[in-house]
Amino acid sequence: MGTDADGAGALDASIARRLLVTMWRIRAFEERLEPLKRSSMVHGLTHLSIGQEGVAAGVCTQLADDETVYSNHRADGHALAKGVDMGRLLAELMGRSGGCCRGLGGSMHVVDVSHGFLGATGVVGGNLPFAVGSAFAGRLLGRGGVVVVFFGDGAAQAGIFAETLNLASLWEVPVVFVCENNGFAEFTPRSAHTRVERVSDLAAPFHVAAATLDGNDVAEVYRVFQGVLGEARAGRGPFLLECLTERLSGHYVGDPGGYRAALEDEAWRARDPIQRLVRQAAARGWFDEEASHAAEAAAREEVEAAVAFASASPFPDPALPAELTYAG
Ligand SMILES: Cc1ncc(C[n+]2csc(CCOP(=O)(O)OP(=O)(O)O)c2C)c(N)n1
Ligand SMILES: [Mg+2]
Repeated sequence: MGTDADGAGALDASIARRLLVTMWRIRAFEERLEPLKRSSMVHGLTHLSIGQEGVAAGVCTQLADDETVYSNHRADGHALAKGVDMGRLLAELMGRSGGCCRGLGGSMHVVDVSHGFLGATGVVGGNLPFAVGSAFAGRLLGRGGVVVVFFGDGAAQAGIFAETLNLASLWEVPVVFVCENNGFAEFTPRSAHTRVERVSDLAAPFHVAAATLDGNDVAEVYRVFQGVLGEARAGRGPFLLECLTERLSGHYVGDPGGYRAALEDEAWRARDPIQRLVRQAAARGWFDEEASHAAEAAAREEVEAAVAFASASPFPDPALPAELTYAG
């Protein structure tokens, strides 16, 4: 992991504030999601990304609505950072008709086409070929467009990862593969899966440009992704960015976490992406801790408004799934 000084030179005060606000919105949302899940207000599995907010913020805040993101099972942060409305996201997780998929998708099938969020995915690695297909289709249809796909270190162990990198390289599609390497696939450390420590090392055989960076340094994520995004917008690619990070909660809400000593490790506080950005910003005179508290308070207020919106939204009409079913 790098030092506080990393990457911040790529930011200015307003970008840094935007990143701060985005990370607080994700954290406040997920901290509220946990009790909602435990009280059965939220349905299906809940995978929190607390600790990993720097990756979602550093990447998604740079994308336009017509630039596409494919996410995985740990999707809330990607969705919020890509512009999905917080109330509609929560309503979706609560199975309410005001949700972005009318409450029929739930946490691993959140989609919001209007913000280029083409969705969460429950099949580990299943989103990787979607991204390449989407970028290839964009080229065939003459509309181009950058596609970003988030995946974990566990997904890199699936055979489809190699197949996807191969085709992405062969077709030279403007896809950015963003790996959130948190060192675990469910309850299994990476060292139990492979001798290849760095996911970025898997890109070279396919001639895909790759880099490993500190995913807990949002400024570094922003800086490196900015360069890659410029290339992809010019039609070049693919690229693989491996962001080293840490999930600070269990694999899912309810995971007892006994397999993982790091959960008790207080050292993460020094690497917390939010606090790191605050220190970098304070050193440059952009904002201080008080401004961070204000951003946190605003985020928590927004979350309560989302809870009120989602709770007031009715469950979908039971006839809706039949109406939406296509039978040829
Ligand atoms: C094809 C497939 N195999 C297995 C699973 C079960 N599963 C759910 S999450 C997960 C681990 C994923 O690890 P990683 O890609 O590193 O993401 P992380 O959970 O660490 O964010 C597994 C194996 C699944 N959902 N899909
Ligand atoms: Mg992982």
